[in-house]
Amino acid sequence: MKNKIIVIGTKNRDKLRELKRLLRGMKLRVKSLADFPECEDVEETGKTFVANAKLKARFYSKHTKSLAFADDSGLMVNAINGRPGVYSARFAGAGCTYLDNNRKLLKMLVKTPEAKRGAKFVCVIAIYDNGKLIGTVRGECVGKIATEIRGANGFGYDPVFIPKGFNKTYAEISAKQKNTVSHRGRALRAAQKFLQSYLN
Ligand code: ITT
Repeated sequence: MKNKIIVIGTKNRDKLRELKRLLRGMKLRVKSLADFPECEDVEETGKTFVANAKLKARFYSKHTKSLAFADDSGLMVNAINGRPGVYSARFAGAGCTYLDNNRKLLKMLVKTPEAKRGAKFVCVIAIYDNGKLIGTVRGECVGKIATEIRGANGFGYDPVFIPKGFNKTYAEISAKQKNTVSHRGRALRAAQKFLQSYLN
């Protein structure tokens, strides 16, 4: 499996940074979509994380004619019926920033007491080889929504999400600490096991 190429199928630079870090040490040649600049965007028309992860990974694997995976992820907040969910990236509208999303979320929860601020992050990774489905894995991290924006690390909803067992947000802990408990860290470790048995 030494020289097999794997393409990380994401157009999100922050997710790419985390995924690259998590893949360190694997005996694979890691490529990203930056190595395929002609590759178009995939429209995320699915209603579930699994559907969108499959759409993206299948498209990128077919395009690159290699092993590829994609992560579809997001935040599910109990007090607002699991929103923003698969719409996490565009919660505050097309072209919104991470800050717009965080502000919108905090505003919606302004009257929600501590005990009812439960939430979880979900990450589904789909793996394809040359357009053929190899498998999907899921990672979750439960926690709660903070009452204010805290911390400067990470990206997205990190400054408002406090993982269970911590009193700090994802944006107040190190990248290494985040990876040990995060939805993406868990999903990627499951994906690595999967890949090891597929490639051996
Ligand atoms: P790709 O589809 O190209 O991978 P994307 O940003 O559109 O990029 P998703 O559709 O999976 O990716 O949306 C994920 C969104 O969920 C992301 O933009 C963040 O707003 C949020 N998110 C996911 N993982 C996160 C994390 O670890 N920390 C903070 N926010 C996260």
